[in-house]
Amino acid sequence: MTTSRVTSNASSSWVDRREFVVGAGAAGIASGAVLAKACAQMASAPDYSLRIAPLRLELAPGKVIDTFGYNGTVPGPLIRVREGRQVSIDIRNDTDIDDIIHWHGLKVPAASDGAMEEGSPMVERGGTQRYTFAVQPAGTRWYHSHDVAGTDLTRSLYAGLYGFLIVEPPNDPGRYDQEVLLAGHHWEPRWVSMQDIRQGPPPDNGLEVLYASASFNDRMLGHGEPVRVREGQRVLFRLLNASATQNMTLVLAGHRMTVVALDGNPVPSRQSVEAVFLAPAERADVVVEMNRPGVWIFGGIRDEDRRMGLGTVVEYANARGEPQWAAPANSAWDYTIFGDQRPVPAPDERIELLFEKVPGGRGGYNRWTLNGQSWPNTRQLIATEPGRRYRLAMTNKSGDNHPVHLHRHTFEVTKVGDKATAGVMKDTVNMTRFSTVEIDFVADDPGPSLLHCHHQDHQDEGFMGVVTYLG
Ligand SMILES: [Cu+2]
Repeated sequence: MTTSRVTSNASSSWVDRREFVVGAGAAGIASGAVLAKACAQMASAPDYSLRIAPLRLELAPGKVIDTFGYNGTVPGPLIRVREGRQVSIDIRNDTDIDDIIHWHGLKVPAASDGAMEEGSPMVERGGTQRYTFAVQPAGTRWYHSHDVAGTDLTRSLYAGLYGFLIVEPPNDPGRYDQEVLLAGHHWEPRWVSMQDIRQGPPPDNGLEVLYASASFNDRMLGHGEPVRVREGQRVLFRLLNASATQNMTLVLAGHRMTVVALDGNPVPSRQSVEAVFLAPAERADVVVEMNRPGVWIFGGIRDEDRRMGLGTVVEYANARGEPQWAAPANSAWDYTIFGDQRPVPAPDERIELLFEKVPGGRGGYNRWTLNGQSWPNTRQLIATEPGRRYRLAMTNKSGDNHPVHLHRHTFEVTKVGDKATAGVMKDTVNMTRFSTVEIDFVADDPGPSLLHCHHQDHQDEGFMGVVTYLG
C-alpha cells in the first residue's frame, strides 16, 4: 500500500491527507520478495479509502465554509471502476457522530448499500467500516452520506459528503474528447419561515431551508480554474445535483447540450436542449459540441443561483474577456422527450402511492406522509415477490417538488402526467408540484430497499418507506 501526501492548499492545509485514496494495482511494479510482501499487504488493504472528517472549504477568497468532507476534498475522490469488479472500500469516521455512505444508483446487496434502514452497518465515530461489493450497473453513479440530518444543517447532504462513482462499461465507446465532472451544491443552509421573507406559501407552512452560497465542485462561480476547451471538441459533462434540497436548472451559455444519459443510464432518444433540470440526486450526462469560441458561464439559470456561486466558467483556448451569460429561450424540462414508444410490459401489480404534506405551521417543521403514514410506520410500505414487475402510480398532492429515489433497483419511467413513455431508466424521478408519475421496476434484488424523497428535509421528516420481498 502506498501513501501519498498531496500538496495542500491554504483552505485545507490542516487536514491530514495521508489517507488519500489508493488505487488498486500498486503491486504491479514490485518483484520477487518485495512482490510477496506487497501481495500480503494488498490482501488486507482496501481498494479505496474514504475518511470522513471536518473540512474548511475555501469556496472563494475570504469565503471559507466549515463543513465535512471525504479525504479533504469536495467532491470526495473520484471512484472509477470497471463494471462487475469487486471492490473493498474502507470508511474511516473522524467525526464525533456516526455516519454512513450510500452508493447511489448501484445494484448491491442491502447489507452493502449504505442505508441503516436496510441493515447496512453505520460507521461509528472514531471507527472504520469496510464495505465490499461488486460494482454495477455501468454509468454515472455517486456516493454520499445517508445519515439523518433532521434539524441539524451541518450533517449529511447539507455538508460536503458526496463524490462521483463512475462505473465504466465493459466496452466504452468513448466518443468524446474531454470529460468534465461538475457537482452542484448549495452551502450555508438556514431554517427560514417563508412567511417572514415573502408572501406565498399558505400561512400554515413550516420551516424551509434557504442557502447563502453555492458552487460547482469546490469553487463559487468566477473563483475557480475555468473549464478549458478547444473549438471542435466534443466534451462530455457529467452533471450531478448534490444539493440537499435545491433543484437546479443548468445552462451552458451559447451552447446546446445533447443529453445522452439520465441518472447514468443511456436514454433511447438523445435530445439537444438549452437547459438541463436536475432535482437533488439526479445526474445527466451531456455532450457539448464546442463550436462557439469565447468565454462562457455554465451555471444555474436563476440569477439568484449564479449570484450565490452556482456555476463555472468555460473558456476556449485563446479566448479572452469577461464570461458571457445568455438566458436560454426554452428551459422547459420533460423526461418523456428522452423516451420512446416501445411497448412496456404490463405490470404484474399496480400500486398507488399518495404523497401528502402535514404543514408544520410557522416556526414548526413540515411532516410528510406516504399513503397516510410517515417513517417509521412505513417499514412495510410495499411487499414484492421476486421476478415480478411493479408499477408505482404516484400522486404528489403537495405544492413541493419531490425527487423520489428507489434504492438498489433501476426503474423505468412509464408515465408523466398524461404522457406515456418508455425506455427512460432512472433511480430518482422528480415529481413536480401536484403531479402524477408512474414508474415500473422489476423486483430482482431481494432484501429491503428504501423508497424516499431525496430532499433531505422531506426524507428526514417522514418521506421514506421500505420495499420488502416476500419469500
Ligand atoms: Cu420531497
